[in-house]
Amino acid sequence: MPRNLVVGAAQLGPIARAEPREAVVVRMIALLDKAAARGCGLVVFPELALTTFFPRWYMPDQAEVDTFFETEMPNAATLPLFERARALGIGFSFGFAEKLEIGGRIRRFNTAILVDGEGQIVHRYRKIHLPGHTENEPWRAFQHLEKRYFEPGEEVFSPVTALGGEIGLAICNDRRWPETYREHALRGTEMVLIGYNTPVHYPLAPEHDHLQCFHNHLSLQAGAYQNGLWVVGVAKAGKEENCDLIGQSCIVAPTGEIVAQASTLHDELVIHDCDFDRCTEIRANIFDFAKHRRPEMYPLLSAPIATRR
Ligand code: CDV
Repeated sequence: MPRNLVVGAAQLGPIARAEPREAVVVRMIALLDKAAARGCGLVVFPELALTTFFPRWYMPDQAEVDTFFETEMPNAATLPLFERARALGIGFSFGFAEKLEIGGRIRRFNTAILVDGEGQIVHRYRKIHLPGHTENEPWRAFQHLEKRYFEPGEEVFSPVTALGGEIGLAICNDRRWPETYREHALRGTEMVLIGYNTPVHYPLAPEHDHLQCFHNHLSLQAGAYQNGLWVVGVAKAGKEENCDLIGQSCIVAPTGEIVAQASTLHDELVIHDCDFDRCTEIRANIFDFAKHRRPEMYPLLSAPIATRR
């Protein structure tokens, strides 16, 4: 019996700092409607999809930072999205800044959720690889203060059984790390959903600015192929305030081939009919982990600090 899921990668164009969540949700619902008309069962939105990418600004006042966080999900602003998706019977995923109390302590995470066709949140992932820096660095054209505003997630990469397959989540910088995909694959993930906000300009190595798009696809395609899983990479794209963000949202087959790709830097939907069973083409052959993988020969891969000997 075929195990197919028509997936929509729903790229968002820029979100202005002053743009209210309600306006963004209207844009997301428009993409959702388009996806439903094209037969999608799952729509994937980017990282921090409800607001502008606020870590680009140093804000000394925590109260101001907190205006970008959600304290419940769904909430008043996002409920229309949940309701429309449920009415359409479509699953969806998006990222948001999450603030919650755990054990009497306020915690803040860069989070993504997966919602099934009945409107239930069935998976939640908190970003593990937080890039950037902690202190204000005024020499930069813009900041990248994820390490200041978020704590790293504490739960490992893992899939959930939903929408006909084993679906996992990762967020932006995670896609550059081979460990992300391998951990997912070892746990049985068949499709990883990865929203991102990636500036064209990388202040620490501006000589790589022209490689940002290349590195994006290089990472997504290698991760898919080397682990035999589907990858859905979804950008927040275009000129967002003072920052140019790459686009290139795409769906990558387990063979590493890009099977759908956005061609604009605006709100755009690209879709593909994904067969979960295609993971076997790779996992039963060239990357048959049980047969060919040699974990005893890679002891440093999960050691906290790599040493040369
Ligand atoms: N949002 C991100 O995680 N962005 C990072 C950059 C800027 C290093 C990324 O890996 O794309």
